[in-house]
Amino acid sequence: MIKAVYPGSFDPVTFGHLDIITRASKVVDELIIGVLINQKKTPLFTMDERLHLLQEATKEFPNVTVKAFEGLTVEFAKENNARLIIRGLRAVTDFEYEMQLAQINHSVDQEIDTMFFTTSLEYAFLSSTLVKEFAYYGSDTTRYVPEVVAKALKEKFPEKEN
Ligand code: COD
Repeated sequence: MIKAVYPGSFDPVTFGHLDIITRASKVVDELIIGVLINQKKTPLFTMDERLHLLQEATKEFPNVTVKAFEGLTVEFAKENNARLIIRGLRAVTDFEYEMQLAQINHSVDQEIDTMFFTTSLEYAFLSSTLVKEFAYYGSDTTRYVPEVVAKALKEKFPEKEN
């Protein structure tokens, strides 16, 4: 039985994340999405909101679950008896940071490996940060995020009256 964790901020989940979730869920038996509780960052969406949006966006996948975690990703993987960490690679700019993360995680626990999925071309430019910026300026985000997320973004950034 292959168990994997897919850690991230997911603030909020985008079609880029969902592409990775879809593909990873086909190669592992169980995929646990880990949403990091990061005291150093102030996210747009609260932890409960991020968990809810991810649960809604992944409800069609029977082998995917969503959990919050605090601390190191390797510890989260170990607690869940997962030997694989899933990450997505968008561009070369992601590569250096991702390689360092994978290496440090492997050095902490040699039983744990990172598996990378390269982004599908149509999502190569997509990030939660850009989506939030679009939403802030009142643009439609339904091309980039599931309907439930687009609606939540609209509630965060109600259109300003002229
Ligand atoms: N296409 C493909 N992949 C994508 C796309 C896209 N359009 N958008 C995002 N992704 C991938 C990212 O590359 C990443 O792999 C994953 O989806 C999640 O992305 P984000 O942006 O939501 O989350 P990150 O990258 O900010 O998450 C970072 C972690 C929380 C995983 C990291 O900080 C971490 O592991 N923190 C815990 C502490 C730790 O263990 N540190 C390392 C040892 S010191």
